[in-house]
Parts: sequence; structure tokens; C-alpha cells
Amino acid sequence: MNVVMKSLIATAVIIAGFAATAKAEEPTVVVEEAWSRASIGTNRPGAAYLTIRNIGEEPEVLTDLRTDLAMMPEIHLTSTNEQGVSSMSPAGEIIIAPGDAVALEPGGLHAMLMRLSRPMVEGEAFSLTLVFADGDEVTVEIPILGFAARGPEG
Ligand SMILES: [Cu+2]
Repeated sequence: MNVVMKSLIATAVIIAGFAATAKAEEPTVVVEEAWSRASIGTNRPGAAYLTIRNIGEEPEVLTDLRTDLAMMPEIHLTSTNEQGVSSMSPAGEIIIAPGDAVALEPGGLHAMLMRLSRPMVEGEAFSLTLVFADGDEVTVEIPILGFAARGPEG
């Protein structure tokens, strides 16, 4: 067998190995009830809401967000002080215990979509990728509801 043939076979084995690994891996996170609100232009940030459920056996740590809709997507936490004044700040990593779910919803955690690259138009959708500490990524399609929407459709 010549050298070229040998290296071709070696490459084929490596590719088969990768495919088997990818197939064996089952998703350990499911995203439910994703929604967002239409924006007025791009000057103000948008926000997206969803529930992340850990159906695996290990804790999942959400570290980052990615979307082509916003140049600076970030997980935020809204809190209200004793004077009733609300403010929000970066929430850092979100740890989801096995069997648990974390809700990003108005008044609490949310995906802040800062520096929108285009307006969020009612009836359209965009994809948001959740990045986890173990390198897993989950991409979801998020419907854009009306300005006054208060929760997911249906
Ligand atoms: Cu925010």
C-alpha cells in the first residue's frame, strides 16, 4: 500500500470517529418558551426571554450569548431596591442544577441585546446561541412579538 492510500484511510477513520462521538452525545439542555419584544429602531437595547432546562446529570453553566442581531448580547439581572427603583446589571454565569430550570423573564434574568444590528420587527425571528462552560452550544429561534407582549405566545 502506498503512502497516499494509507493517509486517506487514516483520515477516513478519524472522520468516522468524530461522527460517532457527535451522535452519541445527547442534548442535556432544552430551551422552552422563548420570546422577545419588537424594538423601536436600534438605539435602545432589546431583550429576550426563555427558560433553560437542564435534563442532563451534570450542572450546566451558561457563560455567554451570541447572536448576529446584537453586537453585545449579555445576561442581565433586574433587581428592585427598597425604594422601588429597578436597575439591572450583568448577571455573570448562570448555574443550572441537573433537573432544574432557570427562567429568563421580565423583572428578573433576561438576555439583554445591546447594540442591535437591525430593528426587532414583530412577526420575525432571530437565532440566539447559548454558550455553556463545557463548550456546548444551543441555538434557538426566538420569535419577536409585539411591543406590549408580556409572555410567550399560546
Ligand atoms: Cu438588561
